[in-house]
Amino acid sequence: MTITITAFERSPDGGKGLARDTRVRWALEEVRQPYEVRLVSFRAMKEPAHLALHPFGQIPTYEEDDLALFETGAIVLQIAERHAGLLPRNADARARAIAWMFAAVNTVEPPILELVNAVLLEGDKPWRDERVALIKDRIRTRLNQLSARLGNADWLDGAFSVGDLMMASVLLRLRTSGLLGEHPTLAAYVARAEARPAYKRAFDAQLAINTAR
Ligand code: GTB
Repeated sequence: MTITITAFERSPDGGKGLARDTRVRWALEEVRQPYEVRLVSFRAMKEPAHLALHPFGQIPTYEEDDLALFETGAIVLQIAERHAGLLPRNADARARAIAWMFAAVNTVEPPILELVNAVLLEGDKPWRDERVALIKDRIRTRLNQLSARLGNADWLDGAFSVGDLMMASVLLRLRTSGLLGEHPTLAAYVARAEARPAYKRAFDAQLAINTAR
């Protein structure tokens, strides 16, 4: 069984680990599964061969034997279900870990993506400052709620799980905004996640690609 994922030939972030292949690499590293990476250019992503794997012409994709997947939520869940280490054995705890994963991509990530778009793509609009302030307040609401739930715990629900992997991946994107710094417990949560050897291996692997050549 060979696992192959796709990643940017050259990530626009220059290797800061913000492209979404990093969370897939991280999950594979947590469960100690070897994988290969096929690098794709922006042009190749929109060509038929890649569109057959990813209908929206994006990265990452995941191939394992006859299975081809897109969407990092689905990919990371597949990895967690197939290999021990990212989901609790207890059925209820397992369901809660999956709920946190959905919370990360469905409740916490959307306003963060709005902020990225407002700053990067809408920076020249006359309403930019007002919109950024509004979105930042939406993010603050989520961070307050998340931080209240996390409290003094290391992870969201017992041991580190796929829910934490996805939540930390989403929160990482906030670092340059300064918003994470307003919540020391969440900043510490993300730092704990980044300190995991599996995260470091994943980060280093994508950095190597983006700093080579
Ligand atoms: N919902 C999908 C998932 O979770 O898999 C979203 C996938 C996605 O957005 N892929 C992006 C992509 O392929 C790369 S990760 N974009 C190319 C395109 O749409 O044509 C998003 C991303 C891109 C760049 C940075 N960066 O440079 O900082 C960070 C994150």
